[in-house]
Amino acid sequence: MYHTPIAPRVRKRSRPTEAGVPRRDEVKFEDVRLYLVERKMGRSRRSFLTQLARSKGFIVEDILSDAVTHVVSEESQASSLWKWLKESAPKNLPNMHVLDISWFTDSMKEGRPVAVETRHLIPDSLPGGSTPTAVAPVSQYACQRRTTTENNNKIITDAFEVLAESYEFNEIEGPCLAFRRAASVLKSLPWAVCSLEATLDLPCLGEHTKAVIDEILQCGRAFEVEKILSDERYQTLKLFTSVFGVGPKTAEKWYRRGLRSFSDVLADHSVQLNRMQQTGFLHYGDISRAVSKAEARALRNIIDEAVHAIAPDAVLALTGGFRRGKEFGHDVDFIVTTTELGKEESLLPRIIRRLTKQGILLYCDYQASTFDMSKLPSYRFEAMDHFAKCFLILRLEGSQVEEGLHIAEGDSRGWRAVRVDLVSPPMDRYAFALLGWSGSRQFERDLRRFARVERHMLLDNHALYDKTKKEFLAATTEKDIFAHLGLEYIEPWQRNA
Ligand code: DCT
Ligand code: MG
Repeated sequence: MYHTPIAPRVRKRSRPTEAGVPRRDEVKFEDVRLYLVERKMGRSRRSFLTQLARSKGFIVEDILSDAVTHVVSEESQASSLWKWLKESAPKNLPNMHVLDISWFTDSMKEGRPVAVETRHLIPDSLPGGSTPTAVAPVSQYACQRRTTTENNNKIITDAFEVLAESYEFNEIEGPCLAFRRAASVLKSLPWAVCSLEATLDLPCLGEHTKAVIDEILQCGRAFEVEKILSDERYQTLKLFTSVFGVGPKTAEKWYRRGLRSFSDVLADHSVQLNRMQQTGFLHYGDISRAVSKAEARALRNIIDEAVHAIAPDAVLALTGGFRRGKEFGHDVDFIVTTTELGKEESLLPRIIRRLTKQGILLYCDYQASTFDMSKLPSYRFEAMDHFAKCFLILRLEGSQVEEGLHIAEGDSRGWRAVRVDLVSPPMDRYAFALLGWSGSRQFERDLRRFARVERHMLLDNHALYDKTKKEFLAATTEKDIFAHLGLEYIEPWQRNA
């Protein structure tokens, strides 16, 4: 169990606790009534924490009565705590949150009762003990799970991703999505799956996914996945789509033409490469190589300097995989805007001019804004948002990267090309754009699906629309959006679904 002492233990015996409702301290949270369990906590610490909570406007009850809503304990043995709670037998026990001290600590830090999350709960481990406060089952929605970059089931999720990609290449949408969802569920688990029985209560795992898991558990690999990996069509489409500007459709076209390698493509005079694909081939080595966190930091400095030289009131935020705490990414994503509404329109063209003058702009695809609030919410379910954006390739010098460039051994150029995306929403759309661009893709998909299916709302990178109330819901932070959706806030580093 997770314990966070919030203050040094008070050694002195303090005055006995006073009546439940604080006398001098103003009550701010009428609906929340705490009870601090003295067992293990000790009397003096309990008294100290009681006074702390009351000073922050919380009601702390002295007796475990039916009025209590939140029971807080420092007991590390859940079974012994639950035995005592049941013996104390308040009638309302099934409706009380039984929480460890982390909930209390978080609430004191925030100065308000924070939403109860699964990690705060002390589950009833006694036989037959399944109160509403027991550990919540894994949700079918990625936006109700916490998924860090630590993946305990990588062998299985890698296999699922190969299968999903193969279905994608064959344009078979259902199983593709099913394998992506299943992979996402397994990524969220704080434990490694080591038997099929362990997956019984997990959502999004169908017969096919379970058969693959079973085979991997028994043989260390799945025949179906091995077959795909050695399939010529899969290998070729994978190779072609690794080029910047080449999607599955183009890759398929080249494959059908009998092309199998880059030299085949480049030697074929009937193949017309667009500017993006030409650049993709030109910088293939660099762009297909992962970008490191240190390189992302160096790029942030470059963009930050450019943006602030142009607009002192500019706002710059790192988004995408690096915001989620990933060590490596395929590109670096930023949101840039200005606090003054409308001023953001000239921002990207000016940044582009500045980067050009600095001689570091190797490629630029600028797309002006087509955003029009009056057209919302009709833009739904489109892949891309309507904000101004640019897809860039920048030249990054080794001297600008603190830990040095992430380049191949023997590469002595002293620089590398890196993909950078900048998106520029108006400031009143900032929270939606930040949430939408932070990813992961699966997290975004499930946020939208959750909004639609569970809340009858439409969410995209521009806005949140409540179909029942027929109104847009305003948000200045991501937390506002989660709150509108009735979701616990998930930190960016927990969105690696
Ligand atoms: N995004 C999305 N749907 C897409 C493409 C992107 O929701 N079809 C969002 C989620 C992630 C964000 O935009 C940035 O996209 P990428 O850079 O492709 O993803 P990433 O998570 O940053 O991954 P990487 O580390 O590989 O760049
Ligand atoms: Mg990215």
